[in-house]
Amino acid sequence: MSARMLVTGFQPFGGATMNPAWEAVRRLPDTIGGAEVVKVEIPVVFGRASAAVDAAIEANRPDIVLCVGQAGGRCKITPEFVGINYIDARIPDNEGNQPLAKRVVEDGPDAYFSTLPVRAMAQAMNDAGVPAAVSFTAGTYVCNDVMYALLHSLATRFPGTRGAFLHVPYATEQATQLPADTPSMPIETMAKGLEVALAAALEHMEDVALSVGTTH
Ligand code: PCA
Repeated sequence: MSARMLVTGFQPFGGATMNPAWEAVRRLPDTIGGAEVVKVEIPVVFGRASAAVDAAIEANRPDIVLCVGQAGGRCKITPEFVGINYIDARIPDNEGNQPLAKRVVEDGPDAYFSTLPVRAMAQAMNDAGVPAAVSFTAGTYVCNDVMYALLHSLATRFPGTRGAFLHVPYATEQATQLPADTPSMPIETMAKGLEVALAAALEHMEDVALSVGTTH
């Protein structure tokens, strides 16, 4: 039986009219490295987003889950190393919720590390000419909420499934409306990056021994 990957992308948020996360995800091919790719768009709403990811896992029983969000202002595609058990919303979500200083899972551990090979994924993207780097913070908004909830769910209910979160920059279309020095990336480049990152995730059961650490 061939492998299956679930890839999610967020709806627009914070007043934007599009989210390049979903735009890149929906451009992915239907198979990568022989694995079936299931694509799902999820809402930018605390609790509802992670519930949608869970429902898609239940329905599709994937081997790999990659959730994709936007981190406007970043220069590169950034697979996330860690999700923290903490929520502190700088802006309201798409239903007006703005939770502050809360836990994602009340009695869960403080953090989970990604169980996909984030270094190998970043390396594969750079090798394909798509700028990428491992990130050590997914923030404290809906993306981190989804990442933590995903890894908690996989650890406690779906131990055979590996998962991670990944942030993409602004799309070039969005940057036309933003200050001159705002970094951005074409959506096609993001989709290419996601494709090679997913192929690397499928291929590497263990991460590669490559330093991606930061001193500060
Ligand atoms: N980015 C936000 C939430 C949805 C998205 O695409 C974040 O980084 O939390």
